[in-house]
Amino acid sequence: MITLNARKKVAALSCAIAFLNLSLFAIAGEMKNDASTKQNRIEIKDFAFNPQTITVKSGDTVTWINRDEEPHTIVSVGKQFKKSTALDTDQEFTITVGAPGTYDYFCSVHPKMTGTIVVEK
Ligand SMILES: [Cu+2]
Repeated sequence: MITLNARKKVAALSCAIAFLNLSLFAIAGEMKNDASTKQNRIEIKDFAFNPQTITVKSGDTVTWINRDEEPHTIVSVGKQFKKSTALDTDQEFTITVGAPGTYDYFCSVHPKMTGTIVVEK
């Protein structure tokens, strides 16, 4: 009897673990899908642009969002797009990229913060 109960418990536990695994896979799958739908989003976190280099298509939009408690700006080195105002926490800045090429940018408050947008045809 004890053995049977123990087996049942193990079986129930196995089911629970299997279910959890499936749920995790489902969540991971959704996250993967979100990443593959091109949003061209750059997060500013811990004084860095993430991703630091992003490849987009000409005519796409690129949106930065500031996740730091510090203000940051986005300034194009080659003046390929208008510069942002100082972004407060959770504030966004969006541009539409034009001609194909490499758009280097930086934060004018913290010039060591740099990023690159590679614009393809
Ligand atoms: Cu900054």
